[in-house]
Amino acid sequence: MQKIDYYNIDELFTIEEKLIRDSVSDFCDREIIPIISEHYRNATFPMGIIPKLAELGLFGITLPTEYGGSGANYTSYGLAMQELERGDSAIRSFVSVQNSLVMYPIFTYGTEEQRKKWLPKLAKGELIGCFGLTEPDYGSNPAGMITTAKHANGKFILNGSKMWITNGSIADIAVVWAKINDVVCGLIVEKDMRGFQTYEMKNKLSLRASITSELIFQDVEVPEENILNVKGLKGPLSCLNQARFGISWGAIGSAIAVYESALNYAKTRIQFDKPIASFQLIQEKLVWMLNEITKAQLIAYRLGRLMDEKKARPQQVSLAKRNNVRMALDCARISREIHGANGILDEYPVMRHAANLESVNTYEGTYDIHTLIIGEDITGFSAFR
Ligand code: TGC
Ligand code: FAD
Repeated sequence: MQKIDYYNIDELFTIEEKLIRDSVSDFCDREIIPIISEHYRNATFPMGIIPKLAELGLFGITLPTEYGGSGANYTSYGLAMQELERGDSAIRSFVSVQNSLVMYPIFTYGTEEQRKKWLPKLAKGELIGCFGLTEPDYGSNPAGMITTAKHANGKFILNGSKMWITNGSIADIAVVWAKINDVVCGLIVEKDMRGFQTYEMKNKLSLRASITSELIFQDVEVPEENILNVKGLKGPLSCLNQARFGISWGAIGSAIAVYESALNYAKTRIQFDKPIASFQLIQEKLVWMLNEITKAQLIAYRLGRLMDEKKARPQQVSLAKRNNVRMALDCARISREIHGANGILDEYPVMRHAANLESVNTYEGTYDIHTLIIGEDITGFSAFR
């Protein structure tokens, strides 16, 4: 069942979509929620769930079965992301990266050899991938990247660094974006290649159950057969469309988690001899959350159908990511308020989601960058140049 369904959205999904959603939802309740607080406290990723995620068919959800994918549609992908992020953004992040930022570019821009070599193992969770676009000095503006690869003796010599890379130090392969003759290109870098090092970034106060790393490349020799067949920034940005789509659904999952927690708490917490849910101000907060979650669900649903019909424009994806993540962040803050002091304890999921959503609001294009992408679309003027 759709957890929060004020507008009978459940009726709009096909039987297959509902089956995928419900199996991921059960998985979240059984395998993620009971263990996630401890991983969050210890800043560890629950590695044990990787084979289980693979078994559920969550790596390569939209990719053809011949490469190990599940051959499902984008709406199913979105519903799966929603249910994973209801558990924790770290788990959705892991699955987003594997699907949208590693398997998607290899499927879309890879040779048949590359597809056969990497995709089935990534689908089984035998290999983990990461995506290196952001650099220490180039976040919102990846066009400025200074990581380069130079062609020499049938190889590309890669130099530079990437920062804030999800799964970086647990990844077997990295899809790395670097300039070759001043043009952005994609390379598959393998973890054992000489000169490639990763460092886990410690002391994060957000997404603590996700591994985030720095990647360093010092004269790494990448063979020609590891180059992806795409040139220009549209290569990485097309992958981001996929991931941003998943995030726009995932954020709804976080919002549902904090809303449900607030509603339950408000019904049982007694102050002034009454449940706090009976006070008008608390009701207004709960209604605001429900209202915003419902709007976000309708945006995500329509975007899913547009993606399935191959009609979605990147700017429409931006609107969904921008709206739904900010909505979830606002819900988390309001939910924390309703929980009073208890809201700061990790016995409740609220602060964990609130802290996670700060990262989700920033990565895959900040709230403001998406504002400017949509601003350019409707005015015709770019604020970037
Ligand atoms: P601009 O001149 O607009 O475009 C350059 C070329 O790219 C094309 N393009 C797109 N193609 C596909 N999808 C999109 N969304 C596209 N946006 C633009 C464009 O048509 C053009 O193609 P061509 O053929 O003419 O060359 O590029 P710009 O340099 O002005 O930048 C635009 C801007 C600022 C919107 C872009 O750089 C941007 O989106 N910046 C945000 C960076 C970002 O989102 N980084 C995310 C890093 S990965 C990450 O955060 C993973 S978190 C994972 C997790 O844990 O879940
Ligand atoms: P900056 O670009 O320095 O922006 C700082 C502020 O300035 C922001 O508020 C921004 O909105 C604003 N700003 C910037 N330009 C403009 C403008 N033109 N107009 C108005 N305001 C502007 N990257 C990867 O490549 N792979 C990953 O796997 C990955 N995982 C991540 C995981 C985590 C936990 C985090 C936090 C980040 C991750 N990132 C990853 C990086 C992420 O994509 C970047 O942090 C993001 O794109 C923003 O870049 P920045 O942090 O350098 O901020």
